[in-house]
Amino acid sequence: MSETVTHVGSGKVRELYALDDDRLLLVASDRISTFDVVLPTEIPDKGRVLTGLSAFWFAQTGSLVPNHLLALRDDGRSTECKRLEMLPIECVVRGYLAGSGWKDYRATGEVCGHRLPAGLVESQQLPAPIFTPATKALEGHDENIDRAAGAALVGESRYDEVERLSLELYRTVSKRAASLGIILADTKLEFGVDESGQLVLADEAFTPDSSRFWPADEYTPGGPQPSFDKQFVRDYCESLGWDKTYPGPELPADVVEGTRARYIEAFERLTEIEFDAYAERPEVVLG
Ligand code: Q0Z
Repeated sequence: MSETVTHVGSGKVRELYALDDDRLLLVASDRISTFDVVLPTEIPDKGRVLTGLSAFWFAQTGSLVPNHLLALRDDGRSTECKRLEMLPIECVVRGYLAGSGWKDYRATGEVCGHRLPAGLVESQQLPAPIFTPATKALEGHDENIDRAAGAALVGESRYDEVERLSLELYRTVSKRAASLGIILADTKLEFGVDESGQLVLADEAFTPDSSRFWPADEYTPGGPQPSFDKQFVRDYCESLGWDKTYPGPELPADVVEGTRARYIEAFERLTEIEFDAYAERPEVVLG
């Protein structure tokens, strides 16, 4: 009766297992990373919050593009997924100028070959969202690439298709988030191809680990914005003068509790579902 589950991969805060030839199990842990280092202290329920949010968005966007979600497990942190042939690019959409987008713009006036107006400031909203793909680095940071480099990796027509779908997904989700007082500054999506050659949205989607969420009521362009979820952790780490190399510091109880509350607040605001209801019956996010 019991299945043999094979571990096939580890992310910084997630694990991937093979259930059979066609299905994977994606498990989100309660680990948290900051400044690219996984901390020794966990945030209780973080894995369930991210899994629930991702499943919610898969359900909300299922009419725009098929996705890999097959089932949400009762633990609320694991999803059974359709096994796909993943595309070798990260599909990033930016509506605001932050992170590597801001860095590239400041150096060249462009992001991934998109020439932008002069005089933009850090965190400013762009005239329109842009598709800014990146390579998948096995170690270190993903590298931003332009249309020609992206098309060389996936083909012209596939590139056009993921660009159109990524922008459509960003517009849909950022509109809902904005109506709930949350700015979706940017997001990273991953697509795969199924056995019929169809594009399928995979991995995690529109979680705080794959997106920059900013509280709209604190938005002040002209500098970096506070993170919706990780700001207490960042502030605490900065206060220690930690050099941001492994190992990271243990977090005190108040930072853990404040951060947990922010993850749950993000879940509840974006889904309009109580986290306790999700914990009781994860399928509530599927609508
Ligand atoms: C996702 C990753 C994680 C380590 C592979 N549906 C899919 N089909 C095939 N491959 C993947 C997926 Cl989601 C796939 N990753 C990212 C996730 C741990 C790496 F939890 N790698």
